[in-house]
Amino acid sequence: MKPTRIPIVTILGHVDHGKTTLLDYIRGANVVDSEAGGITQRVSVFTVDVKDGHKVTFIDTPGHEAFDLMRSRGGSIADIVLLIVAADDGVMPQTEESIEIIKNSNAKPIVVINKVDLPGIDIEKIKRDVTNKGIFVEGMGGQVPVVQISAKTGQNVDMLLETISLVAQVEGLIERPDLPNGLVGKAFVLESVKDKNKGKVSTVIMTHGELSRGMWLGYVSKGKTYSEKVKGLISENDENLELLAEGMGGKILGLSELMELGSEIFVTTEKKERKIEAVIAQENLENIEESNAVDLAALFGQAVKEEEKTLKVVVKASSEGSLEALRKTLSKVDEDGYKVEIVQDGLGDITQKDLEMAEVTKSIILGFEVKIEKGVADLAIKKRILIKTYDLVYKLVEEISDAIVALSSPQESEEEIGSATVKAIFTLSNGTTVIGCQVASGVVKKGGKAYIVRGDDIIGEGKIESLRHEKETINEAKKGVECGVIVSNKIEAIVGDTLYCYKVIK
Ligand SMILES: Nc1nc2c(ncn2[C@@H]2O[C@H](COP(=O)(O)OP(=O)(O)OP(=O)(O)O)[C@@H](O)[C@H]2O)c(=O)[nH]1
Ligand SMILES: [Mg+2]
Repeated sequence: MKPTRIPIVTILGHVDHGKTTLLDYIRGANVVDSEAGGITQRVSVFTVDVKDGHKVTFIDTPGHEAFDLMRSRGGSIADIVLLIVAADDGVMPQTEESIEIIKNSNAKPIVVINKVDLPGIDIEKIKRDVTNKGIFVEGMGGQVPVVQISAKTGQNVDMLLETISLVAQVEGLIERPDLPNGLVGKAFVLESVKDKNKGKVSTVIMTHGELSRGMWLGYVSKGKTYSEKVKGLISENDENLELLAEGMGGKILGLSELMELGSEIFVTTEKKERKIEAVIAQENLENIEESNAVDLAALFGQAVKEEEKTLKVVVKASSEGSLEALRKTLSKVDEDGYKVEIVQDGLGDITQKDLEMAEVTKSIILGFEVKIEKGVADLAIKKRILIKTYDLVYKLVEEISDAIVALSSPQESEEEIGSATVKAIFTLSNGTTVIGCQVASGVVKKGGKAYIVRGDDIIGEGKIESLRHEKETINEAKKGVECGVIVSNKIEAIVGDTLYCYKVIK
C-alpha cells in the first residue's frame, strides 16, 4: 500500500483575521511581528510535526485583496483548507472570496473561528453567514467542522490539529494522478523571488514523489524548457534540507531562471531534457482533455448553434501547405447539414490571441503539427475552450466528422463489463455513502456507470466517481477484489444487493 503522504493544508481568510498568528502558534515561531505593517505579502510553506510523529504542511496566504492569485494558487493545491474568520469581524470580502476558492477546489474545508478570546462576539451569526455563502457547517444542517480558537492564547489549537488529522484520515487526501514514467517527483511552484543574497529562489510544494539535492529538475520558463541540477534546498526558515518528501514544502536555490508561478516542475535522477519536454507537452494535452472530459461531442455541441448547424473552428498549422489542405478538407465536411466553419486560421503555435478569438466567436481550436504556448492550456481550461492538436490530418478530419455525426444523432448505448456483490455500506463524515463490494465477475471501473439491483428491481444508478481498495485509490477492480465504490447519486443500497458496472458507448 502507498504510504499516506503529508497532508497539505492551506490557510485562507480576510486580512488580519489571524492566519499568520495561528501558524506562528502551531510552529512556536513569531512571524507576525516581523511582517511589514503586520500584513502577509507572500505565500509561505511550513511542514510541522504534529502529534504521534505525523507531519502536516501548512501554506500561509495573504488576506489582503491585492493577493487574490496567491490565495487561489494556495487553495488549488490543498487537501484541506482552513477558512479563518475573526469572531469580532465576521464574514468579510476576502472571506467570501476564500469561500469561492474552496467551492471551486476539491479541498475539504474546516471553518476556524478565531479571536474567541475577545468579548461581545456572536459565533452563531458567523456560522449562519458562512452557511449562507455555501459552506454548510455543523449545527446548521451541514457537515463542515467548525473549531473555535484563539490563535493568540492557543485556546483549542490542539483541537484544531486533531480535526485536521481526522479529516485527513477519514475523508482522505486529494487523489493525485500517477507520476509519468521516468520521473521521481513533481512539484508545484507557489512563489518565485530574486533574493539579493540567495539569487533566484522558488517556493515549491511536492505534490508527488520526492526531490533531493543533486537530482535534476525540469521546468519551463518563458516558453523554454530547462533541466538543471538542484544545488540548494532550504526550509522556510532557511535551514538546509536534504530532501523534500511528498507533501512537503521548501525553497529551491541556485536555478538559472525564475520558475513560473503555478507551474509544475518535474524531478528526474539524471539530466533528461527530452523526456521532460515530452512530459510537459503530454501534460498540457492531458490537462485539456481532462478538463473537457465530458466528451468531445458535448464540447463541440457548445460550439455549435443548433439553428446554424455549423461548428466554428480556429485552425493553426505548421505550414502554409498543411493549412491549405485543412481548409479544403474541412470545407467538405457535411454530416446531415452540419458543417465546419473556419473563423480564423494561421501558422504557428496556439497562442492567447487564438484563445481570445475562439472565446468571442464561440469556436474550438484545432492545431495541426503545432504546440500550445505555455500558459494557454491552463487558460483554456479555465475558459472551457476546447483545444485539440493533431499530427495526422486524417485523424483530425476523422474526429471532427465523428463529433459532428454524434451531434446530429446523439445516442448512447451501454455494455455490461462487470458485477459485484454488496458486502457493506459506510457513510463518511460528509454524508457520502461508500458501497463496499466484492467483484463477482468481469471488472468494476472508475468512470463507469453503476446500477444497484435488488432482485429484479433497479434501486439506483450513477457514475462511479471513486474506487478504493483498502486505502488505495484504484481505477479498476477485477474479479475477487474487495473495493469501496462512491457513486455520483445517492443510492440506498443494502448488503446483498448487486452492483452492475456498465461502460457507456457513445
Ligand atoms: N485578540 C486576538 N487577537 C488576535 C488573535 N489572532 C490574531 N490576532 C491579532 O490580529 C492581528 C492580525 O493577525 P495576523 O495573524 O497578522 O492576521 P493575518 O490573517 O495573517 O493577516 P494577513 O496575513 O495580513 O492577511 C494581529 O495583531 C494579531 O495579534 C486572537 O486569537 N485573538
Ligand atoms: Mg498573515
